[in-house]
Amino acid sequence: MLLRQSPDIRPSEITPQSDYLNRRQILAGMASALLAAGLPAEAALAGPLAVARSSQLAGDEKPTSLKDITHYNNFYEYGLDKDQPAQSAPGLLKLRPWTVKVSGECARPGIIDIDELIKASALEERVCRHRCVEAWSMVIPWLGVPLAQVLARFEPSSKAKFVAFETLLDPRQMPEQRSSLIYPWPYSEGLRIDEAMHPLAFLALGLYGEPLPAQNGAPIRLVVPWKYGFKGIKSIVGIRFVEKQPPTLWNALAPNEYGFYSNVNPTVDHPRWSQAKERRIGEFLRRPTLMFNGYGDQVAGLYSGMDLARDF
Ligand SMILES: Nc1nc2c(c(=O)[nH]1)N[C@H]1C(S)=C(S)[C@@H](COP(=O)(O)O)O[C@H]1N2
Ligand SMILES: [Mo]
Repeated sequence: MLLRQSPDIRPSEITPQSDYLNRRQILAGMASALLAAGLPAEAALAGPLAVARSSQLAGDEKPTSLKDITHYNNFYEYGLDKDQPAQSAPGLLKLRPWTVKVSGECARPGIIDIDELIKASALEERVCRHRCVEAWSMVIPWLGVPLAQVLARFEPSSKAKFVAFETLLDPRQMPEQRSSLIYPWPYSEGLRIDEAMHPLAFLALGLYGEPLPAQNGAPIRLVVPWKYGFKGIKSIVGIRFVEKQPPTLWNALAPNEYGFYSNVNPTVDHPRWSQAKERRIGEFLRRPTLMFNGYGDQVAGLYSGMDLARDF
């Protein structure tokens, strides 16, 4: 993505709900075990997260290693190099308390407290493909909740045609917000309301069964597996229901390179590189990129009647 000197910026079947475990019971059990051990109950949230169900949304493709997922990152608030977020985000990003403000065109604006969300939800694991617009990809076992389930609580109105998302703005915690002045911080993203309500759109709270590492967008980030990775905005503090298509960071910087939709599409090349193939991190040979990142059977209907080469 970059934009240094030249503008070189740059899920098949959901498991049925029947096999939910009762997360509250699990947590209650963990909490009492911790209390018995003389530890505070909050310590339960630092350990592994209970997984209520698991969905394999990348066929038999092998998940990328935890090491690669957590050390090859794009998180420009911590620098433009892939290894910088792992080096500096964990020491700088303060994860608690953390709230997400939900506002705009809805009947019940309010806030989401991350710990309450984790406690109240039956967390789902989703193993799915992640395709960066830079033509590399991974398979990531996220843990979290469907975005629609969270948004519905705020009762979006008929005027809510889009959903806008915002990352934390705090240069003390995110140093590049002070140094890289070409970027219109805070990082922002958006979805059309029907995309946001699609069952594949996901809010991730964890990774490989543990709470999200800072460098992957802790404590809460978006996962939209049929779109390029930059739509997956990290460390979200604001969600707003809006009537008009909201501005987004990459689209504002280079609209001809980064469309609002940014659906993975091997036939629509980026002006300076092909999107036909991708390098799967940890593999040697490049593999062909799949339309909608392989999730077309589920999401293609969202775009019927649209010219995907023009509205890219
Ligand atoms: N706030 C914020 N969110 C962001 C980014 C960023 O720089 N800042 N980079 C995006 C890009 S380009 C990608 S590919 C993914 C990378 O997520 P990962 O590091 O967890 O693989 O995060 C996206 N979300
Ligand atoms: Mo990306």
